[in-house]
Amino acid sequence: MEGRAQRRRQIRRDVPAGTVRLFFALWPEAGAQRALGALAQDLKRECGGRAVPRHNVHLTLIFLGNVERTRIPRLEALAAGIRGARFDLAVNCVEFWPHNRITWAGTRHCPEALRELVARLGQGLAAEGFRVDGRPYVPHITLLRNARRPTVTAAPPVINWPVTGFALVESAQRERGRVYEVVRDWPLTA
Ligand code: 2AM
Repeated sequence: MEGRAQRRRQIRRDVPAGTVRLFFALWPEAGAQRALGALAQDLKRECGGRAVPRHNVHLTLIFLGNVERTRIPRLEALAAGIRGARFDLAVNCVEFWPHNRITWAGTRHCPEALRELVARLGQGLAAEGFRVDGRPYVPHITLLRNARRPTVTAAPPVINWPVTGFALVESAQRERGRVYEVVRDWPLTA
């Protein structure tokens, strides 16, 4: 019993008191989620490592890191003011990063609407005093962690992900593992 209570305390201390780990992301609708979850399982068979479970698959727009909970309303107000167009994301390549052993799916052509969305969010966040990553944006959907080898599969994936909105997401360590929970989402316009 003591061990379990201790573990629960450790889980709560995953982030400093009063803060939450947050990021803005695209969250897939059911069809893309299913296809990406299945691709993760296929890749795991070929490359080993841990497949991201279907319910956790996403595309990060901007990672915020640990943010004081009291700042969430500012983030929500900022996101509500972002105007962006809907677009289709063609997921058509799989890559492997040796430095962190992540296997990810992406797109050969980043849609202009996606670049604009990330740029607008970044500008808004910087103006509000949030620290944002200044490196060029590389859209990547992590599918395997700790992959043992790169994929050599000849056929690239063909997955269409219709993007109609974006979300603020919390990354939390729970007893059942890391979970991503959508705090709130906003539509993109047609
Ligand atoms: P990853 O999948 O490549 O690890 C939740 O952790 C999301 O935020 C994941 O998509 C993760 O990317 C991303 N993320 C975590 N730490 C990050 C960092 N320091 N910079 C950019 N993205 C990060």
